[in-house]
Amino acid sequence: MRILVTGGAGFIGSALVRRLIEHTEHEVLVFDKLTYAGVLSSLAPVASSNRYHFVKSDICDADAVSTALAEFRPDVVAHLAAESHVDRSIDGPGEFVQTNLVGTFVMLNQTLGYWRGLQDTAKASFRFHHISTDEVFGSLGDEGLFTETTPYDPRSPYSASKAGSDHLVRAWGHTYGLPVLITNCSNNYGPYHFPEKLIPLIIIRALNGEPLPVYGDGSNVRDWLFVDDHARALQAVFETGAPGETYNVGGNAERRNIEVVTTICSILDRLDPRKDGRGYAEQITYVTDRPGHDHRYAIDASKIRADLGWTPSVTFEQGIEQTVRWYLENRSWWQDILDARYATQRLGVSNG
Ligand code: NAD
Ligand code: TDX
Repeated sequence: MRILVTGGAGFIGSALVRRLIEHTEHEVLVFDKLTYAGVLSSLAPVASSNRYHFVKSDICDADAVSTALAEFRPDVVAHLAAESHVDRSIDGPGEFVQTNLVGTFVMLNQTLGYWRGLQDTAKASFRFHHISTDEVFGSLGDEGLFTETTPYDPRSPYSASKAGSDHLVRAWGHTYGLPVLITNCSNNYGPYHFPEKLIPLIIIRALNGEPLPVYGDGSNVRDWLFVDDHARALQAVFETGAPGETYNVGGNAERRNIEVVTTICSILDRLDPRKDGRGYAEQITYVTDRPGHDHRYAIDASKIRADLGWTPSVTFEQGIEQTVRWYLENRSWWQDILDARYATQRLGVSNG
């Protein structure tokens, strides 16, 4: 198949592209604007493949999208391009509305025109796969799980923009017949994760001898999904999922933030101990909470397991150990980002 991946230079997109090039025969076109979050070195392992292609463009640019569709002639559009960081959405929501809502609208509209021009067989097998988040469902109390039928209740500018994009995708499926798929996944982690997100931020700040900022009291819960397991789920969904369906993807690995941080500290104590003999956990600092901080996310992934046979392949303990080792062994990947293109100040507390 020919797969057009928007946001393919991002954290999850690049994991998907590496998987498709290394483990399948699919042909891939990455369509990415290379914002601050787009990292071409994350695609270096597959860049020399003749099945890998790249175009630097904006999903809000209808002509660029239309040209890419007409020239590459995809069987699948996997739409991952988005502004993805909740704290940034609190400081600057406009970019989130533009990319996540307007950009998804442009992708849908251009894809619809392309799809209508396909011959019958290609038209029937074509898929527009929209990659979304469990944050659209809002925040859970201490009990319960998000299912595919949980009502939408987004509460941050980021999650509201993703919820709106999900609604647009369903509307294009329902109204125009575009064969759409939606996945809503929980928090991803793993290699090549941009250093503003909790897990890489903690690993890198620990190694740099800096304070480890835990928002609020650290009791917020996330359900952690190893990124390569997610990439495998995405492939299963666009290859075998039923058009019009939504699938939740979760890691079955709920952890309080403070547990995540102390787990990272103890792995680093073992693999790369501090020179002064003290533990990394001494660097933990409780800081002002994120405004509107959602308490708990947790996914019921029984539908994708029952319908498509997907389950996570690693436990959180295996995945986090693998992740910490990757950051220790790939310092130049994250050091280049810290040096060149990324401000490290605390985000999300400037009140917009
Ligand atoms: P990311 O921020 O790491 O990467 C986003 C990519 O999109 C970057 O390469 C960026 O250059 C590109 N991009 C941004 N705006 C663009 C535009 N206008 N045109 C073209 N490209 C553009 O994001 P991620 O963590 O890899 O997330 C990918 C998708 O998965 C997003 O849609 C996100 O909402 C969703 N998601 C992420 C998580 C997570 O834990 N990371 C969880 C659930 C859902
Ligand atoms: O420095 C920090 N300290 C801290 O305590 C940061 C950056 C975060 N946190 C907390 C906030 C969250 O409870 O850790 C948790 C995880 O934070 P993020 O890594 O920013 O992720 P989150 O806000 O949960 O959103 C992520 O998962 C869902 C992705 O960024 C989204 O794109 C995805 O949709």
